[in-house]
Amino acid sequence: MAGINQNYKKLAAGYLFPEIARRTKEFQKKYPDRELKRLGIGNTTEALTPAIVEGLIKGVNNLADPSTYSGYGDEQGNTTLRRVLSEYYNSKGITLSPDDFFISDGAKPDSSNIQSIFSPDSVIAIQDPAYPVYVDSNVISGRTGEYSSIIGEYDGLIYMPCTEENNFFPDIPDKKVDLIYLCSPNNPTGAVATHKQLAGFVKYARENKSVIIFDAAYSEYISDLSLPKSIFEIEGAKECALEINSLSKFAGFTGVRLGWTVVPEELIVEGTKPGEVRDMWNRRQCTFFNGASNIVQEGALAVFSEEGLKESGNLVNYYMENAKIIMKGVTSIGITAYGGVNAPYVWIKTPGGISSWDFFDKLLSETGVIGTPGSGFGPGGEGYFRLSAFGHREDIEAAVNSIKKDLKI
Ligand code: PL4
Repeated sequence: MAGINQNYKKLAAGYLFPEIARRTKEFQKKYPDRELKRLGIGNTTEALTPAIVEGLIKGVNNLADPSTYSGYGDEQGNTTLRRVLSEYYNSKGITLSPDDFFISDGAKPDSSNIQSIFSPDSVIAIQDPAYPVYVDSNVISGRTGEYSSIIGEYDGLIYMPCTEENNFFPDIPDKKVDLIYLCSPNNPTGAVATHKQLAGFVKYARENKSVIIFDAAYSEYISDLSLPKSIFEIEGAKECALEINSLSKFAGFTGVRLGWTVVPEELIVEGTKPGEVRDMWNRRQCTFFNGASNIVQEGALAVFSEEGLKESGNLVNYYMENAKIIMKGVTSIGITAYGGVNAPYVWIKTPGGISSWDFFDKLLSETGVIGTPGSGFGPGGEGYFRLSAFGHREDIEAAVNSIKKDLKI
């Protein structure tokens, strides 16, 4: 008789974002006339820019012409796009081969799938709070024990607290762990790791033969040139880290879907030679994935053209101006806020120390603003709340005005 994967039963709650959507729908049903301002899910709102649209159209036209039509592509991605990505990294002083790049349909699938190439008994360390995919995908894979609703943690998982005291970047684990998830710029706190902080983790990983899974989905939001955009800016990282990124937040591809994972040839784990881990990810992708859309990959090539990079940079600046408006607005009424400078998320301390979900309900009922409760990102997020800078300017301004005018603190 077939059975289900019992690990699903361990999952503490519904996935965070659908839960926000459910509560919002409930509110809308109750108060159909209330206008809502959405600063919850980190979802892009601005139109694709002209150079990128042109690239996508080129992709469609290629398929419309028998002489340029293509069917299945390489599972690893378009050869030209892999080369262009390696050149983009090279232009920032990071030497990587096109063979180290694996094109995918986004950072979320890669960040949940990547753990499948590592030993099932790997000990996992995650930042707390963190993007929920890292924890949930490891729960489903059976790398944790049961969830304790009292402490809000899964047994067997190593939580690395990110607090005000450590500027929301964790200390190095005080015990041996195998896989370490790091995200910088961080979702949800908006904190960005320094070279020194990342170098500490790289040193730890090399000494303990651990692997760092580095999620750089917001790297293009870093404007401070002293901060690293890639883990591979750190010496020695290629031996102990892989990196995941996407065009979702850089070029508005949240619905278009295009990401990549860099698995350097140099990456080794216990009992492997250089190239073996990369080969294994290649094997995984060839078995489970049939390649990113050829139309979308043409659009991605356009992102890395001179015009595409300029336009995407402007898009990032637009969202970062939103972040500035949110920061200024919430701090002007005495709310303590972090992030929002090199990241599109503002991480606020709930006024009066109320719980994250209570603040979600309060903010929604008093101002019509939807945000994301910090506790949805892990126990360390309790007492915090995330506001997303993705949105049309007028909606961001309306939300900030409502918070300033109507929020009772
Ligand atoms: C809502 C750290 C957003 N349904 O679009 P992708 O797959 O290339 O990237 C997803 C992703 C990867 N890594 C990090 C991220 O923050 C995200 C996107 N997160 C958010 O509001 O936290 C969108 C969430 C979406 C989801 O579940 O990912």
